[in-house]
Amino acid sequence: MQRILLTVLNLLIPVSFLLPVGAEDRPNILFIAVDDLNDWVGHLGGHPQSKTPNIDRLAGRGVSFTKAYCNAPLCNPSRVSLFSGILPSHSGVYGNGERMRDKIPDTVTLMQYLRGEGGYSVQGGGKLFHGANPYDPDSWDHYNTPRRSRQRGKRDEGLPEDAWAPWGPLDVEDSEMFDVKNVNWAISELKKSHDKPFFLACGFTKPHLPWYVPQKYFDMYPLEDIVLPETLETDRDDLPHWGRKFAIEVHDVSGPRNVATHGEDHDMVTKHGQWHRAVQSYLATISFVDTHVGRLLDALDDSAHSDNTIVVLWGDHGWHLGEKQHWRKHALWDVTTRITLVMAGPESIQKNQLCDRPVSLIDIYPTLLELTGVPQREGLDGQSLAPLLKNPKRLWDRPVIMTYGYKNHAVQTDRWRYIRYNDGGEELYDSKADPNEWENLAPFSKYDPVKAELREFLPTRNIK
Ligand SMILES: [Ca+2]
Ligand SMILES: [Ca+2]
Repeated sequence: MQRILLTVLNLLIPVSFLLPVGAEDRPNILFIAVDDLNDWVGHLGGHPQSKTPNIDRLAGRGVSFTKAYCNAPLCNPSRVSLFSGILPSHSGVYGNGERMRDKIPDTVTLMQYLRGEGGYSVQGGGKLFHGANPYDPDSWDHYNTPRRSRQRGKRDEGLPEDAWAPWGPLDVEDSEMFDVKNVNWAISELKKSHDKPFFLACGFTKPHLPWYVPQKYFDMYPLEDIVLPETLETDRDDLPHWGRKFAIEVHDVSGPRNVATHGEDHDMVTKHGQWHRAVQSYLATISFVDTHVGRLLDALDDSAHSDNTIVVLWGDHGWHLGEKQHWRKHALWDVTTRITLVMAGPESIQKNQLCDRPVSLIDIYPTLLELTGVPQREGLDGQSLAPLLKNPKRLWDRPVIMTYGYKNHAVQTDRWRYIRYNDGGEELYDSKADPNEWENLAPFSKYDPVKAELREFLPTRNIK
């Protein structure tokens, strides 16, 4: 009976009267997640050849963080910590095997909170949590899952069937790609008028492997011109046990699964002469994503929501393409954890600014609450970045905490990266003097005071 009454009331009363106080004035949020995007975008210069005019255009309308990091270097824990606002060491979600609701059953995700406390409609599509299904249905009013089709790109001629080379051009139109179908859905939502403020999340599954995108994106990067990342042949020699293990094995910390079943990725890539091809393919896949980010931005510009929408674009962790002779993610170095993070929108965000302060994805939840005027929520591990969005040069001495597996942590400050593994093994890098992290300073006693200071920031609570 109560439900019938409520339904009748809903029909009689304009939606705005049913929203929490102030909700009708709140900005919308267009939330763009990009899977496995490191800092290889034009304006960040992570790779000198990267062509991303649309992500650069977005950065021109807001603040882009040059030292933005994930809190865990793989999909599931990175996304769970962003959406729950809880660090991996406080949730126990470390790898792709743990489920958020098993570990932190009562958590209120960003989407749930915006919907309940903020009066938002929350919609998502594509890949937001790990997996392209509506993982955690409680988080969404609606979830879009386009149909997938199996597509395999063209491999180099003569490459043995067992060679690890999940990359190559596709002979299909963009419209057949999963991500494009999902962007089309998000565009259709942007074209509508909405009677509540909206949180619209569009999750790209690229540039995650496999790097299969239409030929035209490969044509943007001629193979013979490709520049490889800077590497040092002896780089691993000064790593402690766990650092070396993560560099070699590429395994998921939530289980014994070894992702690289073919031996070392780097050996495989170099043995078959695929290094340049792989770099080309990652760049091509990033440009594919960028093209369709551009369509989203155009659709927003052409819509009635253009003046009242915050745009957030983020990658979920970094990616190695041979640095430390390592590939993929699954480790605690700068390259494994560095991401693209751009926030743009209404007047509370500066325009065309780079911010050099270290920040991370855990800060997004409280930042969006502050920017939308939704009351802050107790118990979040992040801190609002709104002050940096107003003044990107202001002081910010809060370090970033990153975690890969139980009691393996990295601390990033403006100057240093300190890594400490569960067995006490350590790495210390001078981020200013040695941005490639080639020289591990941890064994030298003159750095003991620096290490002691950085150790203070390590999480003291570590959930198994
Ligand atoms: Ca990922
Ligand atoms: Ca080294």
